[in-house]
Amino acid sequence: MSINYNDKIPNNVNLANDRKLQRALEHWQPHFLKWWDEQGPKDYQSNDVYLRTAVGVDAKGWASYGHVKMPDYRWGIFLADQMPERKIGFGDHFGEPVWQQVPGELRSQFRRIIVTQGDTEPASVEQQRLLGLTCPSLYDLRNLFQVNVEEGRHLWAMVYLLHCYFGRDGREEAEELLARHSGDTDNPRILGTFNEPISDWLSFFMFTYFTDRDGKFQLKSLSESAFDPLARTCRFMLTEEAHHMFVGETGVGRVIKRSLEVMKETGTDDPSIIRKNGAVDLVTIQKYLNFWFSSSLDLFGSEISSNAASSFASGIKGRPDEGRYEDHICNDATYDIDTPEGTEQVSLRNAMNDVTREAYVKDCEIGIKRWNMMIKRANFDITLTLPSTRFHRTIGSWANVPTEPSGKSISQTEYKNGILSWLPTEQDRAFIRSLMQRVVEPGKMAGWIAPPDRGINNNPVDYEYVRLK
Ligand code: BYC
Ligand code: FE
Ligand code: FE
Repeated sequence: MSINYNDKIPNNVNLANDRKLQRALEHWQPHFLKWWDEQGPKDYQSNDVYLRTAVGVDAKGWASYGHVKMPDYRWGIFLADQMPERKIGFGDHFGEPVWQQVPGELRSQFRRIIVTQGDTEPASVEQQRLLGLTCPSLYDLRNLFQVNVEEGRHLWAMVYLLHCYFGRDGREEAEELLARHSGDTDNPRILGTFNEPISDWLSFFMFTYFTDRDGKFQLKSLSESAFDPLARTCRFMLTEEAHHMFVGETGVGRVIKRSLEVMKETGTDDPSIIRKNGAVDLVTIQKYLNFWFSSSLDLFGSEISSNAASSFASGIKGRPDEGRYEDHICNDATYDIDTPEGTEQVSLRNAMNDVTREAYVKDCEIGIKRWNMMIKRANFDITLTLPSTRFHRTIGSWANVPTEPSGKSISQTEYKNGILSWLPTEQDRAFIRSLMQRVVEPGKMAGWIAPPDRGINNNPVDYEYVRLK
């Protein structure tokens, strides 16, 4: 049987002429589809969904829109265009030509980082599996599925690298990526946040705002890699990531907008009254924000990390936007780390995880400012804030150190009492779940969320984004 690869698997890696890669993918692809069926979006698999598909890497070619059944989605393999004469931008090999193959001595380190990146992609699809059953609108349902198929494609992107550059080990790792499952006690996903349940849409919007943004910063770091195929793969993935964070920022924004409407109508910000009127009070929004932000901070690893130093030194992983810095070697530079024992001065290379985390936190603040502007314009004296990076951590020097959201150290007992007002309680979660009712009439929205300002790809908000027939 001959397969038209360019048709079935859109790509710019010359798949049609690469027999070895074809064989590896032919073996893996049915396993992927089985995984998608069992662990991907529940129901809706036979419905037409208005999705964009990447069919090329140039500005206008890459996004093609149309109705497609998810299992027929054309998961493709794309690398951003090669930059001629690209040189290594950081670390011990600064200024040398980039690598088209993985150097033998870095093989296991590269594999580990590609596997870790690859693991998060299907993990997020698993976490979001049931959300379609309680979608607040067809518009949101479509956005959920868009995010899901693209995370599926990101998995393909990492599997391509494993198949193409890591031989048998790579093929085994590619299978493992479908065998671990989010929240599985025996075989969980690698990183903490990707084992947290996402059982309501407020969590989904927080996740796409905060956790997909970790993706943005990790992908930026990997886009600097000396291993050129990895750098180019990640550079293209970043173009898709923008939409995921858009879904998060506008999603949370619309929940706040609806809350503000109810606050105006009722003339109060009393959480119990806002809830009685079917909207989410801002106190609860702050709690969800605290949870997903602090969990996502853990994804950057320890602030003092020999792994990070060696990744930087050897050219595996740079800083996000490495070009912005003056010193790309960082051999003598030091960096101050905030620890429970006071400020600790460490070598900058050992602090690279914290450098990346700091850039991430700055980026997180932008959306918070926008949300606060909405609240201010509605004449309410409430502000949402990012908690301190010390708060509610399970990785790094602040792991399990009891602090207030402000970062002030407190006793275990104070912490235990405090988290009831800082993090979502079981009652809060139950309330949010009670709001999650499926709304699928084109243009209609659930009562707890405002409609979006505009539809997708110039279509109206009441467009039939998912055909339920
Ligand atoms: N949970 O020196 P350390 C995305 C492990 S999101 C559990 O502190 P290192 C997406 C660490 O692996 C982007 N374990 O950290 C978003 C190591 O284990 P081993 C994902 C953790 O190694 C939404 C040990 O602790 N991409 O794309 O410098 C939807 C000590 O490590 C955690 C990447 O992460 C944790 N939170 O850096 C869909 C990029 N944190 O090796 C997709 C690839 C650390 O001793 N990954 N550990 O067994 C990396 O670059 C690095 O592995 C990390 C950690 C940044 C994660
Ligand atoms: Fe992704
Ligand atoms: Fe994403």
